Amino acid sequence: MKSLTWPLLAALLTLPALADEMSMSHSGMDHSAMQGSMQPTDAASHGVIRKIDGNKLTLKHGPLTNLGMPAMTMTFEAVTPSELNGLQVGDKVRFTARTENSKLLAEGIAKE
Ligand SMILES: [Cu+2]
Repeated sequence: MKSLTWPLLAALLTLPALADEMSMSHSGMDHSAMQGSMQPTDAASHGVIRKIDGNKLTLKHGPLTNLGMPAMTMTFEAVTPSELNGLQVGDKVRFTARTENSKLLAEGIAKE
């Protein structure tokens, strides 16, 4: 009965994604904590804004350990464009980089 195994498989596959989202929203709640303190997540990266164009953000970023990428300058798409409000070229930000459908995304963008 293949039809019985699919829901189970689907549930198993979504579990890690759910855990991811939970840890993300948890770190998002840490905004009241000191921004200078080291975040426990190794997914957080740092960069300097070179350009803002709509929801596109060009960053000179440090190493992206979670993507295995060295420091360089490149353009990300903001997952939440409102996070770009009030930011300008030259600002130092922290963010979380990830890829989705071969697009480079930045989320949790915050000035530091
Ligand atoms: Cu890069």
